[in-house]
Amino acid sequence: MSSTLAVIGLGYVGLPLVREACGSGLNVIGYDVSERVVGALREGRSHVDDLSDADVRRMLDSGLTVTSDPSCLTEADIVVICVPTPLSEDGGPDLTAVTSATCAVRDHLTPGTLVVLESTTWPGTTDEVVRPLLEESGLAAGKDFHLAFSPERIDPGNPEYGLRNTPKVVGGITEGCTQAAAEFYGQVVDTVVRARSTREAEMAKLLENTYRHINIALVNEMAKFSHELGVDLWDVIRCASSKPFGFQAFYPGPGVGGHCIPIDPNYLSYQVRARLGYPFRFVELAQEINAGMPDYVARRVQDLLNEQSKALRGSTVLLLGVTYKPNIADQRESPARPLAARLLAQGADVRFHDPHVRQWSVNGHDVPTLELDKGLAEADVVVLLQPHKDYDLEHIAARASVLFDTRGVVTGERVETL
Ligand code: SAJ
Repeated sequence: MSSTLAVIGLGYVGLPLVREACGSGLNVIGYDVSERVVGALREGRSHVDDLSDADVRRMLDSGLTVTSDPSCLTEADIVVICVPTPLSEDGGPDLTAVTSATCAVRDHLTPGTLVVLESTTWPGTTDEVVRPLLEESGLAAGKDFHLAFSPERIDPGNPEYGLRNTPKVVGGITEGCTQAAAEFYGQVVDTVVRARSTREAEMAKLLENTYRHINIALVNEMAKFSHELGVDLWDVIRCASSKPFGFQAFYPGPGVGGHCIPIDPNYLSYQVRARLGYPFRFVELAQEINAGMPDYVARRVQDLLNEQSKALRGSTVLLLGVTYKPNIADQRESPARPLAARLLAQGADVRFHDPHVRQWSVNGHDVPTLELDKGLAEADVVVLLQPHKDYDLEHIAARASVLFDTRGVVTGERVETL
């Protein structure tokens, strides 16, 4: 008889796992505490970018059951926890959802079950937080049930890499736990990479994203002084990219958004400072630089208006692309929000346009949107934040009185680049 998998948390991480599992002959249960999410899925509607309604209907047709009743976990041979770990007030991961999901597993845990945590968190969470809670069931990890960590590597909107063709790191409390996790994931991904333990698997995720975070901060800081030195950093990066080894291109921008890059490195710096009493300086500096980019963009907009003898106060600024990266609708941690807040605070008339966003408010202020050509015609400055593929950049550059391109993707006589 095929194994039963229960996935806890049916968001951008859990649902791709459900989809691959449905296609692998496993009995699959989707469990989420949100009645709204469960209800939508039961009606065949997807709430994440990477799955269509048709995908959901196919999953339901293959036998997927979706529920908000935790007693479903009793039937599971494998339980994978894919719930969010947002940053809490003190800068560390808010583990409320993880502990709540873990308690639900504890209350329905049966011998022989494999439990895997996928939520991004600090090294030690699986062993020091999840394991003790599960062992309150009276069952022992590594003996009565298996326990492992496997970092999620879902890249929303990525047309090339999905769950199946992205190598999956797994690390268990014991060798046996690692083996059990590797056997499970081997059914839904092409390549499994075994870590030494849960801690190395937890830390691998943080290294991957901290690496991105600090390298983006590097080019963001270089963009500022390159502008003052009269150096075209975009051309510098293009030239440096010709090096076939030992260099990976990162690009400056208006700030770093998303659910991973600006968030994950803080778990590490939080734990280092809390456990060891000293800072993880790379991350703290990178956070400061990246978080400062929206204000820097606002200052550059002010300079552009100044060159036209216009004050920022009363000028019309059109923001193009308010999501956190191109071609998706996700606005989490988007730098457009702090930028708009800054411009509004200085009295600018801020408008926005984004093919993926219909309505947008900043600090309770509804930012108006317009048909693109009208918006371009009425703006004193147009700021390109996300070059969605829907945008005809040449058309925009031709219609804008002044275009501030924060992505280095447009050329033109009235175009200024970050
Ligand atoms: N960004 C820059 N400059 C860059 C790259 C990114 O400013 O050179 C900005 C983006 O505009 C965005 C933010 O950083 O606002 C994050 O961009 P991202 O390309 O890292 O996209 P994410 O947040 O979707 O990151 C995910 C991560 N995937 C997982 O954690 C599973 C990351 O590890 C991937 O490397 C990344 O996708 C990817 O490569 O697309």
